[in-house]
Amino acid sequence: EEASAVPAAQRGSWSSFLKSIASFSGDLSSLTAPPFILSPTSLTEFPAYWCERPDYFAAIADAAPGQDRAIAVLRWFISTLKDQYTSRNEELGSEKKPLNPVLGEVFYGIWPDKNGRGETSLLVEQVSHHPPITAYVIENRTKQLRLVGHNAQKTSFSSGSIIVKQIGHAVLTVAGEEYLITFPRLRIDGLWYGSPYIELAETSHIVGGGYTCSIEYKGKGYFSGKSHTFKATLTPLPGMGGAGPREIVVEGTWHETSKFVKGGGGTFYEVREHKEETIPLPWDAELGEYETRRLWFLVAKGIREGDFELASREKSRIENEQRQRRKDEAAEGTSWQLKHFEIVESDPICEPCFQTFPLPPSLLFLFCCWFTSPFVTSRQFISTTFNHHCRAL
Ligand code: CLR
Repeated sequence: EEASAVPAAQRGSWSSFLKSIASFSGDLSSLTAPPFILSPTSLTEFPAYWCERPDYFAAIADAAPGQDRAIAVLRWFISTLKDQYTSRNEELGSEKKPLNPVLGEVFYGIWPDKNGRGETSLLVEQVSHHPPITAYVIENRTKQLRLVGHNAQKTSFSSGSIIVKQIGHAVLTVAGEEYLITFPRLRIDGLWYGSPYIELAETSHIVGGGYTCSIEYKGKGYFSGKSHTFKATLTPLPGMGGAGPREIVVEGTWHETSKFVKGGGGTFYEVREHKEETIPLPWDAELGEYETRRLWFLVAKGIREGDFELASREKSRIENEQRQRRKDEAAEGTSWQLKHFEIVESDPICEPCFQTFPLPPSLLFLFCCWFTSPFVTSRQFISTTFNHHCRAL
């Protein structure tokens, strides 16, 4: 029998946490979890994962428009998956429960220029608290690259695992060309033993530049029997095939290695050859009041140092302050003003893109869901003041 990672004193609260997830679906962030599973990182920091391979990001702009660029977009996307979905296991020993950002919480970062790749900058804002929605802009001006996205999660419980449906999407703009990116579904396993980890499931898409790409994810016991497997199929949209081969297929594991199996040859991506560049931002009392690493400074310190009394006292203080702010706003008839984003009900970037591309049935279905969902899916958050604030850093 596998040993449990749950400290003896927290077994009771871990099993009641599991019971409450099982009888519940929606916003997991509101459930109280035992200390051993708490992470000192706020969800506003997660969009940084898109930036940790700045060379691959820049390579998108350097690739020729058409097939080469579609491949570069896919390669960059795949290169971020290991950091997005396995780094907490590597750094903290297991997947953990992140801090739930407050409305208006912001996080900024910069990945410096090196060898002419240009500077990559990141801006994140928590644009909703209930349900939690995080919006971000990533920009490399030298290369004229911009990624604008927002994300939320819908969670449910199924045969011992947490199933996380990612809501939202990102739009990558490169020299005027647009790519629409959707996100995979997550399965969180290992809950029983207190050592949760993520497996990706189902299919995500990248559509743009005359190509459509579907990425299918499988774990242990599916087509290769290996964990973290994917198969990406890149197809030119009708009338936009150009001179390249009709279809490209890439297969492998997203945390290790992958290769072309159709329409090309050799290695597609080798994770070991590249090191992720994590953000060099310190926890600092001189940051703005709503900047993640100032706002959560003491909570994170408490979690990291095992001082859970400090962590929970500070967390309650932040939450009470938020409740008071919402009450005051209600009383004054005002509402919180977002700093960098505004919510637009229909998406001027995506809509024309959906209408002009003849889409395969699976994608049509996906887009229909976006437009009919009562949740946040058909909304796009457009950055209003990104340039200004990033310059100020
Ligand atoms: C956020 C968007 C990133 C990718 C990503 C990775 C890990 C996900 C996270 C997203 C959302 C929140 C998440 C987390 C893993 C665990 C955590 C689903 C999708 C939940 C809320 C915590 C579950 C608690 C157990 C670990 C006990 O691009």
